[in-house]
Formats: sequence, C-alpha cells, structure tokens
Amino acid sequence: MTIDSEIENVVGVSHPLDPLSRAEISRVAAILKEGPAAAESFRFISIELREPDKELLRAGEKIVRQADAVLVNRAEGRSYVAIVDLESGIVTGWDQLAANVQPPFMLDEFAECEESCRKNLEVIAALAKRGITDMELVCFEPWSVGYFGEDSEGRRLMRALVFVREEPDDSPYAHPIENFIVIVDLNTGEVIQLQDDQAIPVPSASGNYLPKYVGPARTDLKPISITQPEGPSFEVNGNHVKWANWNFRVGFTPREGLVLHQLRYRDKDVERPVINRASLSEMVVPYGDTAPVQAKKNAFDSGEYNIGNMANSLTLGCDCTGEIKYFDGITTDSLGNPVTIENAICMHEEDDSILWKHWDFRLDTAETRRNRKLVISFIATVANYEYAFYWHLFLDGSIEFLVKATGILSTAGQKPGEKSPYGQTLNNDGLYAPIHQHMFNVRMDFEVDGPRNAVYEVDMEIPEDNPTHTAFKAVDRLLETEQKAIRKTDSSLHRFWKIVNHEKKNIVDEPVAYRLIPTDGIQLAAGDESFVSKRAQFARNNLWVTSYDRTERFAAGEFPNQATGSDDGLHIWTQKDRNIVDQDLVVWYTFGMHHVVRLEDWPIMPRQNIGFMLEPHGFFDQNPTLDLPRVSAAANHCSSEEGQSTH
Ligand code: ABN
Ligand code: CU
Repeated sequence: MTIDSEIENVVGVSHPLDPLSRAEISRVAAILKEGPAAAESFRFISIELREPDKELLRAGEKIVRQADAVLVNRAEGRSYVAIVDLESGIVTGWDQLAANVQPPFMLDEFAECEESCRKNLEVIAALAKRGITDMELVCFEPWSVGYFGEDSEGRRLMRALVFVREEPDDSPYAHPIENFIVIVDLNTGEVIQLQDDQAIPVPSASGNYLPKYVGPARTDLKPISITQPEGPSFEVNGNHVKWANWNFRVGFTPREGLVLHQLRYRDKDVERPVINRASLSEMVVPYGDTAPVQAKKNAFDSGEYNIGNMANSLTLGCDCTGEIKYFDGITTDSLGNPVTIENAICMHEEDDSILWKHWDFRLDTAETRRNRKLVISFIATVANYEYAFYWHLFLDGSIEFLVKATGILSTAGQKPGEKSPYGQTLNNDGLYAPIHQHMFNVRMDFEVDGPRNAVYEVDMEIPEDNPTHTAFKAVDRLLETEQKAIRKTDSSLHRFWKIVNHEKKNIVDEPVAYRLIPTDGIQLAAGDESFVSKRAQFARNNLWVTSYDRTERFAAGEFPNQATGSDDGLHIWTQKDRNIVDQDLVVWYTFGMHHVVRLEDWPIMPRQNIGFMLEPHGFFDQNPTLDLPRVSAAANHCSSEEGQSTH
C-alpha cells in the first residue's frame, strides 16, 4: 500500500495508532479483573495502546487492537505486565516482573503517600518537636527514592520531602523542613523510615506570587490579539493532521505524553516520510548538592512518574492563544478507570517572523516571505516544576523540539547567615535552591525518505595543508555501529549529525538527509560512580543510535524506578553493537539545562528554553518554500503586486 492510499484509508476512521479510547481502557481493565488481576489488591499503573508492528502497518495488513497494561499486586508486592487482545477479549500476555522492579507511580499514590505521612504518629511527634503542629499545612512531596539498596527489594517506596505552608494558599517551597524525610511503602501504606536529622529553622519569608500577595497587576500593556479570520490552515481528521506540507498523527501515552507518528512532508505531490515516531523518552533532574536530603534528589519524571499522567488541561488564552485545536489525553486511574485529561494537547499556528528576504538594492525591490510554525504541545506539572513540551513544524521542513521549564524551584533550608556552595541563597532567611540539571532524551524513529537510514557525524576540520591559513571544511564520518555512535556534542568543532538515506539521492547525487543541530547538548555532571549516573547513563552522552527494536522504548529502560541501571536502557542495548548503516534506525538525543539558579528564578521561574532543531540537509533540491505567497498589503502593509518596495 502506498503512503497516499494508507492516509486516505485511515482519514476519518479510527486508526491503528490512535490511543485507546475510554471504552477500550474500561474493557481492558474489566478483562484483567475477570482474569489474572481478580484480587482486590491489584492496582493499575497504566493501560495503553500496544502499538502495532511497523511492518504490518506498512503492509496495510489488518491490525488487531491490543493493549499493554502494567499492574501491581499490593498484597504480594509484585508487579505484572499484561497484553490484552481487544477483539477477542483474551489476555495474551501475563508476566510477573522481577521482585526488584518497580513500575512508575500512580497519581493516586501521591495522595496516599501524603495521607500516610500526615497521620503517622512518629511524624506528627517529630514535627511537633520542630514547632510544627498544624498538619494540614504540612506538604509531603512524593519523590522517588532512587536506588534504595537490596533491602528494598519488593518494597514500593516513596521519599517524601517536607514543606510547610504558612497560610493555606501560600507557597510551601518557601518553607522547606530541612533534614526531614519520610520513607513510605506505597503497597502497605506504612511509614518505614523517618530521617529526622539536624533541625534547621524553617525559612519563614514568603515565596508568594499571587496578586493577593504581590499587589495589583500593571496596566501599561495593551492587548495583543491573534486573529485568523479565515480560520487556521490545518485540517484535522480524528488524530490525523494536515498542515501546509506536513501531515502526521497525534498520539498520547501515559509515559510520554504527546507522541508524533508518521511525520511526512509533501514535496511536489510526493509524501516523503521524515520520522515514524517521536517522543520524549526520558528525563531526569539530578541535584548537585551533597546535603543529605538534596543528594538523593534525582527524579525521572517520565520513567518513574509517567509524565503524560501529569499533563495539564490547557486553557485558551492562558496556555495557548489563537485558533486552537485541542486533543484530550486519556489515561487510567489506579483502579483501571479511564481518566480524560481534557485539552491535554494544544495545536495552533504561530507567526514566526521572516522566513526569507532579499532586497535587490539596485532595483530597490524587496521580497520577503513570512514564516509560521505549527505548534503541538503539552504541559506537565511535576510537583514544583512545570515543563511545557513543544514540537514546532516549520514551512521549510525544519522541526524544533522545545522545552520551556517554569514553575517553582525545589528549595532547601540552611542556617540563616550561611551560604551553601551548592546552590543559590534566595533570601536572608535560610532559603536556598541547589544547583541541578534537567536532562531530557528524545527518541526519534527516523524514516528519512524511507525506512533504511544511516548517521554521519559532521565536524569542522582545518586541513594541515592550509597555505592561506583560512581553510576550514565540514567532514562527514559514518557512524557504523551502535558503540561508535555514542557521541558527545563538541561546539569547538561545530559538530552536528546527519541522518541520511543512501538509497535516495538529491539533485547533486548526494543522499538526502536531515541534520540534528545539537543545541543544549550538555552531559550529566554527576560522577560516574553515583547511582544517578548509573541509572541515567543515557545522559552521559548526547547522541545514541540504535537498530530498531520495538521493545527498546525508553532511554533509561522500561522501569527505572528504584532500578540500579545495570540491566536496561541505552547503555545496555548498545552493547550489542549492531550495525546501524542503512538500517531501520532510532536516534536518541540527550540535551538539557544546567541550572545554576539565579535570584530571578524565585519565587516562580520565568521560562527557560531548552531544545534542539532538525533541519532538512539536502533533503530538498533547493529552498522548498519559493511557492509561499507574498503577504497581502491589506493585511500587513508589506507587499505590492509587483514586488515589495519597502525594505
Ligand atoms: N519532580 C519530582 C516529582 C514529580 C511528581 C511529584 C513529586 C515529585
Ligand atoms: Cu531547574
């Protein structure tokens, strides 16, 4: 089946890549409850579409809808993965996970953890000794424990950081209760450890940002309204989107949030595939501070928390403005009920300044074309921080992945007058924010003009034979195997990577390609011997390339929660050192933000942008946007019919 006919076939009807509907989730839960998960003590971590095999999909074969489910049996302290055939209603897979494997948290466990801590008598007494008696104002923040040692096998643990509000709606992050940690077993609901070390006075200066506290809003800013009187330029049919020359399918999973499927660019009536599947595969936020509470903070917000579950319901005018198309995200509560996150994904167009311009100064005519981008995004709240994730598609075939980090710093307490060398002191009241990194990995199942691709590293080289002393050139080096493709960025060499298709040549007989511009290509700062570094090995390097295997989905492995990092993830799979030349490839890019906190990040952080670009690199034979219309004079006072006269 050609790509065209495949699109035609699926437009308007449910597609095999569509996320599970509410009804399908309920059916999966019911089938499992009637079958192997009949015991009351089972809880559902996730129920999601088991994506069909790429080959079957490509061949246009009939696809049977299947679901993957992850469950925990609390009574037994063991977890399970299940496969359910939605057509026959048969459980086709049911496997118990090893005792040391802990799947991601369920949202219900946040409240359960808080409740366990709040009613624990030892916790109440210990807090009272520190002068804190109103338990309703105490916030127990459910952080993952990291690797907790062999004794923790079979225990599903949460490490609660503790903050206290001064008033019911005041920001708790201004008031950390330092050196106070509660470890909870989520399966039993027990507090199993209280780490009540040296008390430090709780910083009392407020960290509030609400109008009620900060005063009236300024009035000098006039409204900006974005209008599209003729409506947006995208066409949406179910989860299929067509915009400008792009088309793709929108997906959503509990683990990743937004997923883009089957991203293609129409080039002179030919649908050219670029990426088969793209999503955030993992992220981790390790803290550099050696203080006992801080040194163990390193949440994997995707793999330990299922970041899609934490997606916000977006609001028009606040989170996105303009002509918006929303997609809901459907996920599951711990009892297997479907949960709809309404308006979880926002899609709209944005003006993006100029795309190209030239003023012919002899003729005094200027030609300018405006750029615009299609923005497909979601925002997740991971306790203190917000991450807004954006895919931007541009008219010229460029693609950007952008993360805007905002929200509230994860804070710590120090003795007033002291200044921790591992963070930024935020006030004179004992509050500081430790240095940390936000490390992300995006998995891109590339399909540049076809399923078989290869990757080159491109560095600047200054030749030895350089009589003019001005020479520099770009040199391509083929990355032949998985081990050879574990790479770091090098801005001194202006390094980038090129994903090529050797079977398809452009006008100058070179393989068509996309390039990955490795901006924000930082690496993990934690030492190699640290547990976080062993567990987040994906973040030690920026580029990884693997030969496609449908089971290799997440950079730190399927279940990083409480894991040692010794048996799953990119560093393990790439030990196979498979051939990656002209294969079905997956490219994994690690990038991040080295967050040296500044005062301006408090009490709420203005967004910090982190991301990277993919650009066509000889994918087209020339600039593919020459057919863009001039902007009409009436609309924007720019062009005349004969050529734009103003420059
Ligand atoms: N960023 C760690 C986290 C996520 C969700 C809830 C608590 C803590
Ligand atoms: Cu940060």
